[in-house]
Amino acid sequence: MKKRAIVTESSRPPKRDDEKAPEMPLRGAMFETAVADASQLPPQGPPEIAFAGRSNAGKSSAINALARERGLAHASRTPGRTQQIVLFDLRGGGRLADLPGYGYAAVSREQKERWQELLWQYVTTRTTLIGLVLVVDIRHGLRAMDEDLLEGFLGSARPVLLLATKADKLGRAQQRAQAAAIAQRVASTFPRYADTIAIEPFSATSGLGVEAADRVLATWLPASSKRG
Ligand SMILES: Nc1nc2c(ncn2[C@@H]2O[C@H](COP(=O)(O)OP(=O)(O)OP(=O)(O)O)[C@@H](O)[C@H]2O)c(=O)[nH]1
Ligand SMILES: [Mg+2]
Repeated sequence: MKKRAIVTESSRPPKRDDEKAPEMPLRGAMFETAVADASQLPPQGPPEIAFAGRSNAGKSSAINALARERGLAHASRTPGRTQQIVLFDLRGGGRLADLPGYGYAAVSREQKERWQELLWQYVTTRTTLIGLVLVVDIRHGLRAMDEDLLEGFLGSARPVLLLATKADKLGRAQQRAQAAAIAQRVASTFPRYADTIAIEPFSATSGLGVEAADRVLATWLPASSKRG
């Protein structure tokens, strides 16, 4: 009789905690610094991934969902909560930036211009920025300022992950319809960059799209910056 290999718990190699790291690139992120002015940014070094989007879109919540850590980035019901660039160290050696939101009407014009200048400077001049995560409310899709930002960022062939978040606010059919509408809009506005922009329906609340986003972000980070 043929002997069958029996795999028991003890004969499997032990699972190391960090073996999972490449699939969850934001897990274990640690606060590094927060800056209100581009001149305060730390010197460019490790590859950076930035989360941008309108005020209250859900950037900080998306970061927390991907980091699997509730209070890492400060999320708030009050729009304009993240007024600085907040940088986090990624366990794999990269860096993560939570960018100030734009488009919130109730702050002073002067303040708005200050944040937007900071955001624009960062996105257009930071050469170590390897990819942009653009967070939009799935119910609203891309607004003019989101398109302006994409316009400024694209052109360098760096990838974009568009998270259509708060999907939990819609039913399944509406989620699909909105995601398709967003994809169509992106394709018609940025026809040359269809391959550069990945679109994922997302929800920090339900966890929808979290693993898909992990997979995209893991491909951005160079192998050298992954733990393994
Ligand atoms: N239902 C639902 N609410 C969400 C989701 N993501 C964020 N929110 C809520 O939306 C509000 C804004 O979320 P934040 O993550 O603070 O948004 P932000 O883009 O970081 O905002 P600013 O820092 O002000 O630019 C909070 O009340 C969150 O709880 C989501 O996926 N589903
Ligand atoms: Mg925020």
